[in-house]
Amino acid sequence: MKKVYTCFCTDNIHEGHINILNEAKKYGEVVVGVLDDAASVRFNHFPTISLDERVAMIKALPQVDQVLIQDRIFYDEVIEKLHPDYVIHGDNWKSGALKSIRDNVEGLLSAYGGRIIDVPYTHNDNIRRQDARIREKLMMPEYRRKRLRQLLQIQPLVKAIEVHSGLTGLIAEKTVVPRDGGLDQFDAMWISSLCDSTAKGKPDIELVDMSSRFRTIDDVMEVTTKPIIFDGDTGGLSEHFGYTVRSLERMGVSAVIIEDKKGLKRNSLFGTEAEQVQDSIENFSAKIKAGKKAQLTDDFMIIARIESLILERGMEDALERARAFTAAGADGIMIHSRKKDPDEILAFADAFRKEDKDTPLVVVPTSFNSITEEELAAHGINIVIYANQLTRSAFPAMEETAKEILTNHRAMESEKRLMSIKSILTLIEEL
Ligand code: SPV
Ligand code: MG
Repeated sequence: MKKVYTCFCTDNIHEGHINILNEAKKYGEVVVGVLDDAASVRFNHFPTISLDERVAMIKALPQVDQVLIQDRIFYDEVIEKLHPDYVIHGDNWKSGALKSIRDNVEGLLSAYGGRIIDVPYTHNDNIRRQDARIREKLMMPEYRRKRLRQLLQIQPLVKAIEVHSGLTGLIAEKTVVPRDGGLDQFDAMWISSLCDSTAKGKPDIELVDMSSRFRTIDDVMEVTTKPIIFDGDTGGLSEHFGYTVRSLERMGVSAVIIEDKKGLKRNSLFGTEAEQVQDSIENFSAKIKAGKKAQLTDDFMIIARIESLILERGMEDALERARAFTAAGADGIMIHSRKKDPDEILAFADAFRKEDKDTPLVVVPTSFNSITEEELAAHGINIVIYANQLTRSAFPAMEETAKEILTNHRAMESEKRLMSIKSILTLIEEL
């Protein structure tokens, strides 16, 4: 009996899957791999049911002879173990990011005479509706809110990128690249105060009011499913912070990060060049407590951001604050630095991890940008935020185009650098 292998990454079985299984059955014994949670997340599919439920769902199908768990997106291990005669898949993997998986499978099978079967991908309204239902579920506050905590359980490092609009949200949501025998993508989104303010043409001094910041969140939420970490600046007055927490929680935001500064907030990357005052440990701890008291769900996280290194107050001060803020109830600690060298961040992480193995640690490597995600994870850091790179890449490109049109008195010269009209028209899918 020949062996046919296919791998599913789905929370629901639709006609497309059944079609693949019926085809597979014609060739022999059908073995189905179910992607585990971590691999599903890397595959841009956050599971809405448990792995056990997904396995049971597939085992119950009459065409299926055997189910196994696949813990990598690429098939190397499973093919080595199973030696299937055929690997069957929808023909949608012949292009885009999935093509790297198909190429890899093709190479593995050709080593021993195995073969790929591409089945025409089933497109119909029913399938589109079912997929949309799963996406809608992931967009719902009760599902989205808890996803950051879930990701922290699944991933060695959660990667967030700055977003400040529906469009940047879509980039964070959809960008996937093949890397290291797998696929890579961002796990979460950061609503940066710097970039949200900049997009509105305002300085980053807590000038953009909360209603406007919430409007940005709403724009992002309407078109994405990934969890949101909100830059809450100083969190405002303790008496107000609880209300902000309630609103963010209700919207389905996963975490707020507030920084231990007071008075007129200036962006941290000014360091000591701008006058910035750090809040006292007592006041800031009281603010964290006020937020935790207001919080209604167990999903939401209040993360305390420590500015001691930015303001050159020293490592001991940073560590003392980390201890105090965690004791006050903070669900995570963000440590910030504007040094090019990551040494002080890593020294903090190492010292903090000696005392505290569990509290999530967050960093924003804007200045110390040479450090890799692998190095950060090795030092016990759990969340990395790329806080402003989308804005900083878009602005020079737009400025250059504006200058070029002014210089040439027409747009033809700029065309070669621009996205095609067809692409912009079809970038945003209609319902
Ligand atoms: C932001 O992105 O607004 C931040 C991070 O707060 S930083 O700009 O580095 O202060
Ligand atoms: Mg900010």
